Amino acid sequence: DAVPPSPTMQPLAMRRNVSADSLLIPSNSKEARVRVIYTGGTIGMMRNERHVLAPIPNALVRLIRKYPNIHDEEYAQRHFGAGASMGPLVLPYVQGEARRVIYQVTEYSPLLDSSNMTMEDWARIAKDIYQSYEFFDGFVVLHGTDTLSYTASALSFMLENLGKTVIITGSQLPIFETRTDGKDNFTSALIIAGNYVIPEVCIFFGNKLLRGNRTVKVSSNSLDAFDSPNVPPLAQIGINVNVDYRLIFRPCTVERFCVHSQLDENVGLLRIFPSISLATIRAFLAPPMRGVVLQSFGSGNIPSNRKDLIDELRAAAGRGVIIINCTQCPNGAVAEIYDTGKVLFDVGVIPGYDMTPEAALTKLAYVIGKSEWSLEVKKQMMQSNLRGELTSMGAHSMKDYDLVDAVARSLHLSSPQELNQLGNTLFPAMINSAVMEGNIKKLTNLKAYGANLSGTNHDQRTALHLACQLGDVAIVRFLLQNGVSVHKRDLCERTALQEAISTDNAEIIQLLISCGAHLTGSSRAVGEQLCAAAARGALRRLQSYQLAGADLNLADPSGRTALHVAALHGHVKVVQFLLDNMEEAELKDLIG
Ligand code: ASN
Repeated sequence: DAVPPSPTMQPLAMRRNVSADSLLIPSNSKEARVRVIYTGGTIGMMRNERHVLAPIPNALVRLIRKYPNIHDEEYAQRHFGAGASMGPLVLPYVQGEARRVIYQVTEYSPLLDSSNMTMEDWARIAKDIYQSYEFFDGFVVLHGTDTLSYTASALSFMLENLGKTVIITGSQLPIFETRTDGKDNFTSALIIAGNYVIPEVCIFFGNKLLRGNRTVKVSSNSLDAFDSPNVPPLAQIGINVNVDYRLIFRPCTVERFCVHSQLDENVGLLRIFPSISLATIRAFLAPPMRGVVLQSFGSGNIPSNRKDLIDELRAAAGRGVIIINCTQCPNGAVAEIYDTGKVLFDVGVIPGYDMTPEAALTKLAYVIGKSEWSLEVKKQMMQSNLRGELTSMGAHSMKDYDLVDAVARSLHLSSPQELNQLGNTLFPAMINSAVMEGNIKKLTNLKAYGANLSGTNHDQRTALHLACQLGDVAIVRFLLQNGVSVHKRDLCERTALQEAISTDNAEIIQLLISCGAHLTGSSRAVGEQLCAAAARGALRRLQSYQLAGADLNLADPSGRTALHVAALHGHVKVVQFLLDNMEEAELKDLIG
């Protein structure tokens, strides 16, 4: 690591066994924390003695510290004091963004040109995100551009039930050079990762935020090097950041974030070309090959007059090799339109619809690596939309805006901008009223009309905040199943979990925790809340905090714990509860 974790970047120390240092963290409510994982790539390269670009270890962070438009040294000095020169980096204040981004860079060793990356490197990134997931609001991965789309696609599958923003970026010109795209790509990625909850693995490049598993590198020269031909950008960066929230793919399961890092390396890409030989096909499909992406012509066609080739594909499919049919065209999907494509469906080749070759290949490695799935399930998964990587047939159109259309017509609005504005104004109010009524049918309809259930109102609260405040378990479950984030903090920094704690609703707390929710804020702030509950003799509140993962021994800013306060106020039951929940070592400590 280029920068060792400093006390100020310590986790929001709510759990047991947290070092005493972390209790010294000053809380600052308007900061976002982003972890930067620096794997290599042109962004941090310089010309070496052979006059070619190669990564330079320990140079990037040193340089960034000197760039006032990437690092605010004065803020760092003020907040992190003497340790600032080794401490986290600080993005200068960005007009219009709610939070200042504090970021910590982890530099990999060796730094890699991305052409040298392997599946093991993907697993390392995934595990690092997993291990620090609760301590950061978002993640930025600095990466070479050559295989960036492969890494982004792979990570999108490996990071299961992702609830936070992960952005991979890099550059075409080194950040050390006067003319560079590295600075803009890096700072924009930091701003988005710290300020927007977009629970996807994205690529930021050339002022666009793209869904990672939809991307392809389209230029080795242009600064606009990536495109996602079958899906519009999730966000465009101009003077402002414009996120198209209706495009965001959200996990719709009530499950915690986890990582599946077991990928099967016996996969490959086979590009069909006129007069391809049988020997080539046979050698390619031979064991140990377990999954193949067939890059066919046009809408999924191959030479149907080549019986030798078709028999070979049939035999491989029969042996259990999963063969996915994807098109060589950058744009469009495979479909059963021609006789030359139908033959593939008939021999057991699976349609990959509009998946990119990068997405199809990494998805195969992921799906085949799931040892708990049968061959049939694996084949089914390859055709299903797991992370927004393919357009499933018959999907609901995002443009179904009929409710707002009707209102717009009565108000004589016509332009798409006016319609959009009307939707943005009306939907949050309508969603809130449906939540207040506990009306799931209404919420389902609103979603079908194009409303973003994850949207926020004027004080940054989501429908989930409200449902937790109201204690409506069914609505909370519905919203979680529809991808509403558990991590969104409102203007007062409160999360849905804090709302559930405030109403001591154990079932909702458990539901949120099972979706990956965790306490946020400084450990002292939590200590203060525990002490306040203890002073009132509020046993249930303490139980709620415990359920939410809090260490009941956390101290308030004056160093007192809930046990001190409960004893002082003579709340015997609370004292008993706190003692019962102490670990033996802590009890011994207490007794001396
Ligand atoms: N060869 C470099 C890499 O992929 C290209 C780049 O980053 N622009 O690491």
